[in-house]
Amino acid sequence: TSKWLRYNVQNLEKAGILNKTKISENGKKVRKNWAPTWTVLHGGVLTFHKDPKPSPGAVQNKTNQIVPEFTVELKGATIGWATKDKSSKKNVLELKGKNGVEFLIQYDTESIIYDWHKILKDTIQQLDYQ
Ligand code: I3S
Repeated sequence: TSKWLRYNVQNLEKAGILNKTKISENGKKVRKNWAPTWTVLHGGVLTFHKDPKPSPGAVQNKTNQIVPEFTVELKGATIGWATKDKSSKKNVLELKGKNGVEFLIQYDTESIIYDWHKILKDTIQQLDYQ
């Protein structure tokens, strides 16, 4: 039932640091800006967070360290290995949101990027059935 599937998607959760860059927005190409990014998968949504650069004199506390920057709704999104023409880096995933946003996600350690590929693929598949 859809209740079971919702429960299942909520179990598909993961967080970690990945290199990411946006490559398109509203279907239009944008300039790459690779950055290590705190990335969280929760409830069928992938959230990329801002680099928590401390500004001089700023008080660092738990509430201002990690600020969400972009979210990608995984329902209707696609995930796959990027072709060589997309990047010279290794282990690059291409995530396309249904609103015309595209990100590249990369990590040098194969096992880490493989785990992300699997969980993103499984989440997208689960959401397709809902
Ligand atoms: O697809 P591109 O334009 O070759 O991507 C490279 C550029 O974004 C480059 O920055 P500049 O736009 O300042 O030249 C980045 O430093 C490279 O990392 C990008 O290529 P890779 O192959 O690393 O995704």
